[in-house]
Amino acid sequence: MFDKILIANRGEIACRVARTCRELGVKTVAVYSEADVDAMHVRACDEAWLIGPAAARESYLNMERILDVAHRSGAQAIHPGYGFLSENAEFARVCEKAGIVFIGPPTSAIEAMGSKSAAKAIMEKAGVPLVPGYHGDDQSPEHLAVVADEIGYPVLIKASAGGGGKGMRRVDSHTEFRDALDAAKREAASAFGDDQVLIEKYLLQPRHVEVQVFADTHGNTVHLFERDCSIQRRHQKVIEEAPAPGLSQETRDAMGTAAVAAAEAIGYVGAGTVEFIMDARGEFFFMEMNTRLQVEHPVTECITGQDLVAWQLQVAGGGTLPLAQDQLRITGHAFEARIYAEDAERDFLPATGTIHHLRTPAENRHVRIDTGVRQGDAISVHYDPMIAKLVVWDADRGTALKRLRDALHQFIIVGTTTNAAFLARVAGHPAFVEGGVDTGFIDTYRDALFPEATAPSDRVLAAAALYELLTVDKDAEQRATASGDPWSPWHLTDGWRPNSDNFHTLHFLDDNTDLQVVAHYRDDCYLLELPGGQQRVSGELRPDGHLHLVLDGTHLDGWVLQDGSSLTIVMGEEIHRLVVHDPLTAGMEDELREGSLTAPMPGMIRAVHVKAGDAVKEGDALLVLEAMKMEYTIRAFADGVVDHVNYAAGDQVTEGAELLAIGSGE
Ligand code: MV4
Repeated sequence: MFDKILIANRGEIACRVARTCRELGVKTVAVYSEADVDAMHVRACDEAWLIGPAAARESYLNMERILDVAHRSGAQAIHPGYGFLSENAEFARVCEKAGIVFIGPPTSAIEAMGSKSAAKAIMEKAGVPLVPGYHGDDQSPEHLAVVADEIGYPVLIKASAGGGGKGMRRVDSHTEFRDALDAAKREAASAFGDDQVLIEKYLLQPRHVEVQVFADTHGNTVHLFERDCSIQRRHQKVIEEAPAPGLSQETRDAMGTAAVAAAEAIGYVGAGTVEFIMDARGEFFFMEMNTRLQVEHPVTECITGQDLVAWQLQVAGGGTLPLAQDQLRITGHAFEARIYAEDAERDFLPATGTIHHLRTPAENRHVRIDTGVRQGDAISVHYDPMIAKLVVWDADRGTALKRLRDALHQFIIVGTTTNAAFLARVAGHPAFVEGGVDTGFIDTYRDALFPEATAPSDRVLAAAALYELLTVDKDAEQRATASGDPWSPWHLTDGWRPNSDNFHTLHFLDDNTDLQVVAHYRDDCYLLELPGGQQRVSGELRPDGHLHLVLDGTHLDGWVLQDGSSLTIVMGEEIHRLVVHDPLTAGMEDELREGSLTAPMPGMIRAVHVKAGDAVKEGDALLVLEAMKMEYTIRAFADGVVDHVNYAAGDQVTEGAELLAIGSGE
């Protein structure tokens, strides 16, 4: 076994590899870019070396720098994770030349799978089933057209050098073929510098089922069963599971045998994945082989009880596979859901932002979370926007799926848009519950998976209202304490509070709808006028955002998390974002961005929370203005530094007076 390895990756996979190394007593060396100075993977390793600027090309893809760090740190091997350099034959070769073990397959195996046509020829010889089609060298359009006619339409033209859905074209009839071929060849030439194509029978809504294989340098090859990865969008997986639902034992055995044959045919060593597509009848065909550890490997770990990173280290160190085929068994069922910073409603557009709040479900023997980010970290444009992988396991598919849904509902991420709610809808869809997965799933059930936005329930509005009422009370208490005269009646409460018949109208913006909640103060609660009627509400708010709510005698727990003027409210399975809107101060947002803040109406300054030179964060309370018997907390709408403050507590101000100015601090 190695004493020390370098992990040439970042994020969750770097943390994942480091975890196993720690368990095995292997020291780890992290590499990081300038954007990742405080990243989790830097802390997860025993030492960390800066390798370059944020752009991956200049850091995580910089072979020379990484090898240099390996030498200087004394690492004996490099784990490439997935992505970046993991399937780069050139990198595997330079590692070998430098006398450093590349934790991955031999260069020859990576290269053998680089061309789809060549890979298919190898697999054909090894007796691995292929989609009917043509992958030969005669690339003349006339010949390819004859081949397509013989296969029967629809056919799929694929770039031989392509992968992951790039350079594919579906053709539905003979007349369309020639134009489609020309276009496919042009695309392939410009994208891959190689215009060779292959033609396949087009399978309608196939399943993506892949088999985990492992081989050592002593001639042993095993498979660790299959994963179903059919739930995809834009050729990217979102939910994976193991074993594949509805597979007969016969099919499972046949796939495992075919995958082992595929690995043996190319002299494979280490962790690999043989991808198949499967038609509705359960017939399966070789697609491609991924010569790395994959994102979704944890579901295989869950159902086999094995640690695949430990297997990789053992094999790379020259050891034999920990188990033989007849010692491997499937126990239970596992799911993985990939939580991405992306906007599912806008065609899964990647999102960026700072994770202001991150609440994850508790980890236990049923729930595992692989992540590389923590609260406060940024999701930037430089790297993959995956936030976390949620992995659940239980004795059977139904119970595991229930755990997946529960855990998805416990995820709270504030600061960037995520696909968590979308994942929960997939996991809750009756067709998914039935195991009816195929690669067309998201399209087929589009209507159910992308529902029209619904108005927040009374519960959510009550939680938002209570949050506002409790934080306003807290603000008042803090002001009283800070004023030096805590007993002054002016500081006791907000103006409206002592009057038991007084009320306060709260405004919440849902998209652009102004939702109003009138709150009447009562001795032991607030009486709220909600869309569905009046309800009495009381409760407690913890500093971490946990809200205990008593609504007409019913006790409920939820979360309210604030990010500037926006509130994220989670009540059970309902999650909603509302913007706290104060009609009287609303106009000030733009002015603040420009630098100065003016009084929206004549009144008296009740408290000033900041002074010149103070750094403020978006949402911080700056000062309190009392006007028309109400108090308005004026908050920063952007981060900055207070430039000057023109008034002190007790001063009268006229409408439009400049209260304070905020600058960028530069
Ligand atoms: C196919 C196919 C139908 N018929 N090949 C997409 C990515 C690449 N690995 C292969 N892909 C496909 N090849 C034939 N002959 C449908 C797809 C396909 C797909 C495959 C797996 C997972 C998701 C997919 C989404 C669309 C199309």
